[in-house]
Amino acid sequence: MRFVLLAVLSGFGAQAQPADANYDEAKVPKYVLPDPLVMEGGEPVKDAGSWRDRRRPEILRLFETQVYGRSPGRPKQMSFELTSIERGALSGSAVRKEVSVFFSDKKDGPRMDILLYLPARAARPVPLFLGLNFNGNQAVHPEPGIGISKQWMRDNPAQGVTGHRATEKSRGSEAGRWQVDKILARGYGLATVYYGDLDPDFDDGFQNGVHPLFYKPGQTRPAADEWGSIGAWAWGLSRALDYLETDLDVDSRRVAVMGHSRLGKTALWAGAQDSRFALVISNDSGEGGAALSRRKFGETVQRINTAFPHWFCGNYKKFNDNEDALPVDQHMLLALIAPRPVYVASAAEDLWADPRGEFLSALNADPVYRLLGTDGLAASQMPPLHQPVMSTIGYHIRAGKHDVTGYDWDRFLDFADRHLRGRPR
Ligand code: GTR
Repeated sequence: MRFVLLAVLSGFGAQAQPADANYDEAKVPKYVLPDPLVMEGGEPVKDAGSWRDRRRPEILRLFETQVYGRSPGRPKQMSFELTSIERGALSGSAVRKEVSVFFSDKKDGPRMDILLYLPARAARPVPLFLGLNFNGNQAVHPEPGIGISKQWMRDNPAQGVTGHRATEKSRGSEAGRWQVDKILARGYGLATVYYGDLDPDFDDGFQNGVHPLFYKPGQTRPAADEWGSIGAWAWGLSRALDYLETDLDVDSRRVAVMGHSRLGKTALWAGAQDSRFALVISNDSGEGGAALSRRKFGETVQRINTAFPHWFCGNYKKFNDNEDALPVDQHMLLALIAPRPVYVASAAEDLWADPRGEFLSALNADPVYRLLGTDGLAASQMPPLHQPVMSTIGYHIRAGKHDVTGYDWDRFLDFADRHLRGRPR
């Protein structure tokens, strides 16, 4: 019993989903969302200029100080090193590269390893999807040439992770979620990084990962308004984009950032902060991602802060069971991405992530997208299964569970074709 409790509290329990979670629409409390187009002082935002210069910075500051925590910028000493290149990957259809990003001048300090797949025959530079992975770069595709991650990883013997380290058996274990061949066949590249390179996903008081690199003298953990783990993972996505800007094979002005679940929350936060990301995709990101916090359906703020105390900033704990006090809700996270295209994907059986709450965020971000001259979300009701909405805010709900599937990737590629393809480089 004691073990089970500890396992759940530390986030090692599979989903940390308590039996008493609310899955009943009738029990969703009445709530009023903060209006993205009204300044904190009550003044309405009437034009694109006041959104850009005044309201957007205000909302960004609130997410930084109250939700995910403030992040540092690009480290001065950061450097890149190409560690492998295979021009005949995937039977000649792809070029595969591995690049190490060193965050300080110490080669043994924290670093991340980027795996890149580029379509061999597409005209350069190529548009590309960037995303963090859960199980190491070697899990993304079974090709034996990919370096096996040496980082701490959550044990999963069935997928080849034992003693907190990946083994040969883990190769390709996450391949279904990445669909490398599909992405390449459509003319896009893929870049991916193991999220544990930035911060291993357990609560150690921020002693490992990238946080200590930025401590002031005497500081031992982030302050209440400084970054947690989601902040560090999102920061890593921006550092990967710093590298991509130097890679002549990649069109860094057409990079789509994508993530699933906790890494979907991360992709949204990265896209919200860093406007170099041309397009943002959230897959089943749920609580603290696309889903509205005030709905209290499935996972709640209190639950996520308890199961994963390291994900958000210290200040976010003030909103445990107190969502109405939040100065923002998650529709405003999507609005920060405007007018850049954002796609929200839900799965019908993934009630823990609150599919309706994910849709309602998209819907409530629409006025900002329209103010900025786009077509916003071309739906006023939640669409039926498998009827994707492909406006500047995109949305779909598919049948099935919490996962990333071929169906999801087909839609992400359609969305990218529609919103990135025609763009001038
Ligand atoms: C769950 C968590 C969700 C989601 C998920 C995942 O345990 O409650 O918020 O992030 O993990 O990342 O797979």
